[in-house]
Amino acid sequence: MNQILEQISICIQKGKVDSKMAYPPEMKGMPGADELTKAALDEGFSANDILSGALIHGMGIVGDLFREKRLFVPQVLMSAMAMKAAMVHLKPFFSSGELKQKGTFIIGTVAGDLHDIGKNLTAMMIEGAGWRVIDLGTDVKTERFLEVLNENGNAVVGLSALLTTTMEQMERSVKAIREHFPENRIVVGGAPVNSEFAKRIGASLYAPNPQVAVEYINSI
Ligand code: B12
Repeated sequence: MNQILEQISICIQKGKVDSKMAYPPEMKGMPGADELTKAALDEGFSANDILSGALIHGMGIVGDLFREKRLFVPQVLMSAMAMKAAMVHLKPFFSSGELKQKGTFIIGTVAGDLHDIGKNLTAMMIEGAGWRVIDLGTDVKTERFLEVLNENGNAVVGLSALLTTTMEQMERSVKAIREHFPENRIVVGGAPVNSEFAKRIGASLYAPNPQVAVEYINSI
C-alpha cells in the first residue's frame, strides 16, 4: 500500500483525528486523518483511492478488532471521529458523483427507545465500509421507516432495540416494513435481540455487532 494511504489507515485504526489532538499519546504532534487526507488529495490521489485504500481499509481492521474484543467502545468512537475528519475532505466528491457509494443503509432505534450508542457505532462502521447512511436517530416510529424507504427504494434497513419492551416495537416495525417492502433486506441488532427473535419477526439478519452487518450487506 502507498505510504500516505497507509498512514491514513493507521490514523483511522488508532483514532488519530488531527495534529492538535493529543490522542493517542504515542502519536502526539503527528498529522492526523484530517491533514493526511487533504495532503493525499493534493498529491493527486483520487477520492476513491483514499476511501477504499485508506478509510474502508482502516475501518475494516477496527471492526475486526472490535468483534474480537481487542478494541472497546471508546477506542471505536475515536476511530469514528478520525474517519469523520477525513470524510469532510471527500464529501464534495460524493456530491459531484465522482465517488460512488455501495448503497444506502437506513438506520434507527425503534420507537420508545432512546439508546443510541450501539446504533451510532453501527452507522459509523457501515459508512466506513463505503455505504451512504441515513441515520433517523432514536425513538423512530414505523411510519418514518416506511416514509424514508419509499424515497430510497433499494435501501437496506437497520433497526436497533436495547429494551425488552421495545423489542415488541421492533417486531411491529419489521412486520410493517416486510408487508410494504417485501424485497428489502432488514438487519436487526441490540443487546436483547438474537437470531431466533430476528427470524421469528421476519428480519433478514440478526447482527451481534456492526462487522457482521457490514459483511452481510457487502455480500448482497
Ligand atoms: C447507556 C445506557 C443508557 C443510557 C443511553 C444513552 C444513549 N445515548 O444511548 C440512558 C441513561 C439514557 C439509558 C436509559 C434507560 N435505560 Co439503559 N442502558 C444503558 C447501558 C448501560 C449501556 C447500553 C450501551 O450503550 N451499550 C454499548 C453498546 C455499544 O452496545 P449495544 O447497544 O448492545 O450495541 C452493540 C450491539 O448490540 C450492536 N447493535 C446495536 N444496535 C444495532 C443495530 C443494528 C442494525 C446492528 C447491525 C447492530 C446493532 O452493535 C453494537 C456494537 O457491538 C445498558 C446496560 C448494558 N451494559 O448494556 C442499559 C440498559 C440497556 N438500560 C436499561 C434500562 C431499563 C433503561 C431505562 C428504562 C432506565 C429507566 N428506568 O429510565 C431507560 C430507558 C430510556 C429509553 N426510553 O430508552 C436496561 C434494559 C433492561 C431490559 N432488558 O429491558 C439495561 C440493560 C440496564 C440494566 N441492566 O437494567 N440507558
